[in-house]
Amino acid sequence: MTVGRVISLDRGFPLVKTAEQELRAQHSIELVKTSDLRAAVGDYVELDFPPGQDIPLITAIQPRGHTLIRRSLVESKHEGAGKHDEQVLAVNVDIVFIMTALAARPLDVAYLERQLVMAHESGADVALVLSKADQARHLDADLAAAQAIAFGCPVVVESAVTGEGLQEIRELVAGGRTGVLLGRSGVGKSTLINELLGAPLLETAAVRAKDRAGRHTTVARRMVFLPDMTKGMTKGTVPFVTSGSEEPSPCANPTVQQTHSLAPANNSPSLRAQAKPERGNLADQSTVLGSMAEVPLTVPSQLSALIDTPGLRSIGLYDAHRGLAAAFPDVIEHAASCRYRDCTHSAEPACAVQQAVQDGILPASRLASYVVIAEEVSG
Ligand SMILES: Nc1nc2c(ncn2[C@@H]2O[C@H](COP(=O)(O)OP(=O)(O)OP(=O)(O)O)[C@@H](O)[C@H]2O)c(=O)[nH]1
Ligand SMILES: [Mg+2]
Ligand SMILES: [Zn+2]
Repeated sequence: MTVGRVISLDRGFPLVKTAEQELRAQHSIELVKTSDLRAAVGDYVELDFPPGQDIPLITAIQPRGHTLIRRSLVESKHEGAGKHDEQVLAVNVDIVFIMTALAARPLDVAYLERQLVMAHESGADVALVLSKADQARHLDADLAAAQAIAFGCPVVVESAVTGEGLQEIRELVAGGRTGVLLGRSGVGKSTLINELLGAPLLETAAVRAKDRAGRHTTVARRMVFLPDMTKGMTKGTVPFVTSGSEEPSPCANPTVQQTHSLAPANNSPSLRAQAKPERGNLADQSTVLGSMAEVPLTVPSQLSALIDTPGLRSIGLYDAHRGLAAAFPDVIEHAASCRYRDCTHSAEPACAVQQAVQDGILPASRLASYVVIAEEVSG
């Protein structure tokens, strides 16, 4: 039996990477008949190669670890009202990176809080990435605002231009972990992955000048494997690892916490190369964008992986109770002392959460965010 990992969905066909190759596969009829489960990006699947058939069959999907899901309640006027609509974004995720761009405007804290709920719901670790640090206008204030809602999750200040923060992100996925990048279109998700790969594998595009809105350049989720940093690879080397690499990574236990440095790190050759009309070395050895063709064959389970995602237009938080509690520990802390067990902390008497706001222990903005999100979670 061959086991591979689903790295993308290509017009309905899972694209699977095995130790030997990368191939399109399809679900076996047996699997389709006996289960509603369909392969998602990040799944480990068992493959069968029936003789005389071009496309291998997925005969089983291995049990999943942390799964990132977008779940929304179907609106009452639509067919299927009361049901929920579920989209599995990524599976077997060890860490969710929530990315937001530092820019002229202050951080959109409410949007970050929503993404934190969705990310925590998966049960995976969560990190905040404040991107485009080279363009930051209110770095200190934005960093403080992010740290105030992170509750122990690492906050990484990152720039693909200066290279700041890249090593911290590498360390957070080191040791064969899988990370997924979430964030609005244009924040620099694909650019960051290209920087970590040292090759412009994923397509990127400039944001709109007038409002910095992204262009939804990435249209499908896709997993890439990072160079094995234990092999002393240098930045700019296209990843290559042979199947026998078993040395433990020196950064297997990431210890990066709330780190940040204003000092410019080493310059980023690939982003600069992209910006210039005449392309540098890295661009020359680059690939047809959107193709995995030049990433050599590896044993996926031994390598750290990152999943690039399209900028989400909406975040579904229906039923994300665990995520809500994990993202709002400051609110939950007081809730146990409310008079009513099902207190919504909005208008009930003897509400300990509202009392905490009145006493100046809890910022009113946190309670306001919580109440709005809690309503969505409960549907
Ligand atoms: N100044 C600066 N520009 C950056 C940085 N990172 C990315 N960019 C630019 O931001 C633009 C958008 O980057 P992408 O990587 O395409 O953004 P994305 O998040 O993948 O966007 P979608 O695929 O649309 O979801 C590109 O022009 C990048 O060159 C950075 O750290 N600093
Ligand atoms: Mg992208
Ligand atoms: Zn209450």
